[in-house]
Amino acid sequence: MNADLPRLSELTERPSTRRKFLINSTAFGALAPLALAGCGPDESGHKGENGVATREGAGQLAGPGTALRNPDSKLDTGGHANVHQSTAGAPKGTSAAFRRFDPALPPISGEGTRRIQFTAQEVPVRISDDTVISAWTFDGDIPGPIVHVRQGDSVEFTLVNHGSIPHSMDFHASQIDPKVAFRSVAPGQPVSYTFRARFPGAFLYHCGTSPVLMHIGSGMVGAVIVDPPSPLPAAREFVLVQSEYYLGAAAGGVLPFDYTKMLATLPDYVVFNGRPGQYMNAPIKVKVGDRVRFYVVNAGPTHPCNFHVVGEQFDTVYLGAPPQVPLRGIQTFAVAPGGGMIFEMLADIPGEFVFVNHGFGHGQKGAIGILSVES
Ligand SMILES: [Cu+2]
Repeated sequence: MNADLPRLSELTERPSTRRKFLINSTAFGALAPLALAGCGPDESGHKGENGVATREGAGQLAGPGTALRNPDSKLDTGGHANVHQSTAGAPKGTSAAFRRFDPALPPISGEGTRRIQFTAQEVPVRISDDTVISAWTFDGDIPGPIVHVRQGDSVEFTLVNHGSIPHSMDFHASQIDPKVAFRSVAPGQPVSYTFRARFPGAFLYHCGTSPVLMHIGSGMVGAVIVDPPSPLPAAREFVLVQSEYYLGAAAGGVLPFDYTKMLATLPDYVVFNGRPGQYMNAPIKVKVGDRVRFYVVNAGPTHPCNFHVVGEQFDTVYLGAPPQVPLRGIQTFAVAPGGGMIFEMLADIPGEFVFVNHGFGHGQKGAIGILSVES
């Protein structure tokens, strides 16, 4: 076995051994200070409004940034001389601050009819202490806001295009004429439509403007969670949206997206909720005895998310609409690009459990985090 590759047996041992592994691992070398800082006994993180640990000034620490980036990415497409890069939303500066994306599923607000308005924005987004990308977004972040509704709800949606090129919205939770509802709108224009969330599950939403690869790949993605009428068992609920970043050479300190590299399908980063390794730095925290439910939505644009928790097993996996026909006793399951699944486990053992895209060529590019189970 290549000494540089992760040895999972070490990940499952006591934290000090796991940290040693992180330090010794070539790929994770720069992550180790973060993992240590985030997990130490004197951790200064506090509980966010959703009960999730947060860390002030995380962006000031040595972030995963380039450590997780594919070191050969510039060779993927024969260099950058002829790349097709995003120019819309050209960077206006690198002052964007790092912000941990709160993975907690927000509560459903209201009953029956949900009115949701997003704006399409082309803005720089800081994904680590040393990396800012020229993103296309819903409401200024990657992923866009988590939408949480109940089966049968009517969703009255409006997108206002504050960008410089056409954009649109494709809700996978809807069943609707896409030529009408998912049509692109010019800068400054709105598009509105109403759909009924007929089926429960974890769904993707994304910009569907051509080329869709470019609009998804540049960050216009998010998750919509549709609860069944009868609630699932009580649990700590988290949403993880996996997506891939294909980046070109920096301009003014900001990295543009690279369409040619998107076509070549060898990403620089693969991330949960927009930032490589952010939950290594600031783990997702639960208590012993909690049922933990991950809504895993894979925005792609191209690669699967082979979701796994090191040292744990999922007692329940919903492939589609819960609660019908769940799978029991699953170690790893692939969420297809454009898909979403629900993974449940009982956190009955204290410790630090790494959740990861077990397609490790992608997991090591940032689709990795820690679930900290505290006694
Ligand atoms: Cu778009």
